[in-house]
Amino acid sequence: MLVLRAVLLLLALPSHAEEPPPAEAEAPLPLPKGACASWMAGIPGHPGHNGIPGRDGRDGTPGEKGEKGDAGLIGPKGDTGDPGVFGAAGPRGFPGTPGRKGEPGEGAYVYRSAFSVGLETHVTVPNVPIRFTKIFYNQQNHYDGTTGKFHCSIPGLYYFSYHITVYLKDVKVSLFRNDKAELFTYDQYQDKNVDQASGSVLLHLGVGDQVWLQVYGNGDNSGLYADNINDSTFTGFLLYHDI
Ligand SMILES: [Ca+2]
Repeated sequence: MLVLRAVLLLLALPSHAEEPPPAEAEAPLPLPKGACASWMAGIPGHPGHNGIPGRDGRDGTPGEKGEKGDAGLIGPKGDTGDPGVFGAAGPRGFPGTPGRKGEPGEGAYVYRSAFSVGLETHVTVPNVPIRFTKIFYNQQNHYDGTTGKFHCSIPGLYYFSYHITVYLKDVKVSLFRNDKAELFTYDQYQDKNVDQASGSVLLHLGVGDQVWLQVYGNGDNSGLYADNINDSTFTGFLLYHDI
């Protein structure tokens, strides 16, 4: 027991070989009561193991701001953006080229009606239909050269006209529709002269209606004339059909 105490005491004391002992340490250690007067100190023990690391110290103050670094690499291409709004309408374009001529329509012939005829000799008989036997056009045969009458086959609006050469006698001529005089033309002949008389009219006709020219009046008014160099003509055609 005494030996253990002595060892612990020596560990607590500084080394005598490196530094002189303090003054108060020069006083002899009191000996334990009852200890042996002739005891000797033992050999100092080995240094103990290092203690565990202490805790981290507090953070230091921030350092000065460093210099600006180099530019980084270019990043990848971004996504496609949304479509923009529609722009304003552009200016009007130039007219296109005309299209090709269309095909002939169907049934047009059905609504054709026209004639144009003339006198071949002067008229001598009054109050009967004048027979125009010089045929300029009568493709549909709606004009009858044997009677001098036009026969309506297509209901609608018709145009009629006549141009009469007047020679040797006065002319009084009427355009008849179904035994009724619709139009009158009178020209007085002057001696050693040639006159012209004319008339025209629009008539709405139904199927079966007949139209012709004839001299009217009680006197001799049959001065309608024609020869190789003078004509008297009668013309009619369908303007609008009712169908
Ligand atoms: Ca006259």
